[in-house]
Amino acid sequence: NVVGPTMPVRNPVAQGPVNPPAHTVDGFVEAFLRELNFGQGVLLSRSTVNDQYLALARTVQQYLVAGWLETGARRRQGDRKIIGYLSAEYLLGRQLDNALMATTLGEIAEEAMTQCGLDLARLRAQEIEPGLGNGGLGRLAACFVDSLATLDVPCIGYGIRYEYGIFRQTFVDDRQAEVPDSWLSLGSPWEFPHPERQVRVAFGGRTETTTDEQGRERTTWVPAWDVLGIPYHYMVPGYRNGSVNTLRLWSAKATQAFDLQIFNSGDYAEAVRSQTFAENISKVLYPEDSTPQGKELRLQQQYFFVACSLHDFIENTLPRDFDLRRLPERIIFQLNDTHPVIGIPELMRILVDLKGFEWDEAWDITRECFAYTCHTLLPEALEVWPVELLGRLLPRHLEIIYRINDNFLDEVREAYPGDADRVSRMSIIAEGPQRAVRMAYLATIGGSRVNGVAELQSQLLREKVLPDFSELWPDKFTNITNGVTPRRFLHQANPLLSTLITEAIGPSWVTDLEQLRGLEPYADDAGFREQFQAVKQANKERLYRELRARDGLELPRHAMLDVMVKRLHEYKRQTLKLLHIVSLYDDLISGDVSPADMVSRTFVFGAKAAPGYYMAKEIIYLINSVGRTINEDKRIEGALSVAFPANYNVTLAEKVVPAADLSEQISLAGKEASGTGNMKFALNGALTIGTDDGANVEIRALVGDDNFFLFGLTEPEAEQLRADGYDPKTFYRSDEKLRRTLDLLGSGIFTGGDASASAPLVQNLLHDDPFMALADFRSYLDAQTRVDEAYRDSDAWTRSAILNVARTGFFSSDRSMRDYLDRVWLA
Ligand code: B1H
Repeated sequence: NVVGPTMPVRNPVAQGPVNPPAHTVDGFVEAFLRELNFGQGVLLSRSTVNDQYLALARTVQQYLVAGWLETGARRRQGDRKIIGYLSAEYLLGRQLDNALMATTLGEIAEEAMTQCGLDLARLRAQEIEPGLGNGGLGRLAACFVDSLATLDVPCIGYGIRYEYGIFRQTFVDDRQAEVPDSWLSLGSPWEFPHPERQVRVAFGGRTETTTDEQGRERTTWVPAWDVLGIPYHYMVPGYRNGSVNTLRLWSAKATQAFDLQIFNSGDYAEAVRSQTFAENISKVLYPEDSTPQGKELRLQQQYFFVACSLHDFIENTLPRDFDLRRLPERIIFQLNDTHPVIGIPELMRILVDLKGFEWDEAWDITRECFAYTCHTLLPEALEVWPVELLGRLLPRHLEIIYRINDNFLDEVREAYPGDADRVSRMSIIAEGPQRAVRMAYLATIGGSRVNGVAELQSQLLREKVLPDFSELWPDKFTNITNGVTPRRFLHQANPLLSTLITEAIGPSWVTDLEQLRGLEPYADDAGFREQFQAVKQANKERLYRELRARDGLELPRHAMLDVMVKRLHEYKRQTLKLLHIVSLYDDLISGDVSPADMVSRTFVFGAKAAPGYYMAKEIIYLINSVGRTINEDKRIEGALSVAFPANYNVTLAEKVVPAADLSEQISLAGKEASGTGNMKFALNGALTIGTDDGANVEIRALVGDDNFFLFGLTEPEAEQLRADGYDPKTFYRSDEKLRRTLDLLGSGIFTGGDASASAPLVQNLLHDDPFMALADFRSYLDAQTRVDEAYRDSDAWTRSAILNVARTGFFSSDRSMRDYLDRVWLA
């Protein structure tokens, strides 16, 4: 029934949204066919798989929209504080499965598609995941918004709708080649564009200071150019609680399509030049994980999405005439690393220049409205912007930053009289050949709280990265250990284990993950262990089917599955894993160990390298080369196999994580801020081999030393070794096995006889080895030997695996969100 012109207009707020289709197979089929016919404009008999997928997506949404509209209305009526999560990245993963789970429509949709003669699995596979993030940081943002919706906490996730997300990785002659990720090309059914809610964002130009009637100085910004931000809304459903939050991603659009005068004069290319320029802002995600490059376009992206988001909240989300002195009661903007930190001077500009606030009052408000999460310990990852660049792009913001800095340094001088050294150490502006704005300092000064993402990193953050600040404001610093959503990474990704758990302890663990503790007694139950093992085996076979179809890989069914999936970075030490594999291969081909005596292993790697990261790409090349050689060598009778499926992403993670036996978390201690893959694997019953780094420390404390394979230097030991003048050669000389392994890797047998092809990595390890792989080699090998011994006793191994599941409920992102609420947002 359609509302026609003759019918009375209904008040949608009073009436509430229209009802979703009936929660039945018939209701679903009816809605699906409507979407196919009226939405896609095709008959079922003529429709393509893509038509069917798009119609299916829109159908499932119909069930969610009522909750979304209701949640929005409820939020607008109430006066609860809203979390404005500001993140340049959201690594969302596929939406359809998540929506089916949230709506409990899985079985209904399956049956409905069957009735239409379609295969649900095939339609699900049609979805291209929105890869709007690099790795852990972006995936964390996605887990957090999931948890906030599940906790029914008001949250708007703000970010960028990149037209091209993280590149698609392919291998050409064993080397990484990047292909653009045109994730929007087949349609994007999960988004709701709102061009009428466009926001204008300015750049460049100069500032002007005038004196008003009361004799006060007023500065205004006279920008040189601007762009429009168009919001695209995504639903973020809570888990079966009817609550649906919003993710608002901004897309850049030119203020003018083209210059008609130039167009008429016949220079068509010139006429559209400025359009292309403006729309480049949201064109592509920068593919550097943890090492920002300081590019102008990136600063444009950051200011673009932050300016849109602050404007959207203040002008369109708050009630009209809201008293901005009370802003901190209604919003806290959480800064996901330094990428959105330009929001601090932007809010100052809004309050002082546009709303007429006095500086001090504006500053008090601003500081209460922001909090900062630091995700790193690597010095090269701390964002700085050249003063020249920032001043050219955002002249008013630079002035504001200078004034913030002046006031702050006065405070430092007062607290530490005569300590000029400290003043220059703490200045937001780093002096040097190129003066630069230290964004982490600005965030620390301009926010109410600073948090790290795991205990160890938070401690090192206080002691090593921001020591002067934590001395000045000890109470500003806190830790909030990361978490992952149990919905996507256990319930949805591992349906068999999920069912087994629910049969044992009931279903409420999905939203209360500490209940997994109830599984502990089952670790000693032989029947349960058998079922648990069967689930693991089925998950392996599911993965191998997928890798066969996706990558043409053939993998043995029964071998320990040893997995290292994460971005390729030297500090994460994929090389150490590679050295282990080469050392086992050496054991076999030298005859030291016979294939029958070796614990068979299948190694799975997944890793993208930043396109400009030379050494990371060399490592990828060697993993592929070693893998090919080992896989083709008949002498070793399949005792070892190596799989490196290209383009590891969230979709593949959902198959890999549930299948793993062994989780490799082997970064040099003191380098990995937290890790979140480590949590996903433990929750799915993989045992971890890991260093004392990031959240590994907390995983080990929870699961117990007997259920975790620890190795390697501790952070203080690594620091000491570095201070003493680390020389990798001494390890090479004194450890025969290491020498043989490195020599074999460098011999050319893996690279078609060409030893020079492996030289960049091998020479780097021998002469520099910045992340001390050689120093940890012996300890790693010994730990891997303990892994082999443990794996031979499959009952004991399974017991440990069950205990890993039972004891890692702490790593739910629901818990992380509660911690943020307690320690940051509502503190
Ligand atoms: C993490 C980043 C990151 N830390 C810069 N820092 C980027 C930095 O585009 N950039 O320029 C992109 C990403 N990502 C990761 O955050 C840490 O390395 C992990 O240890 C941590 O688990 C994750 C979530 O906190």
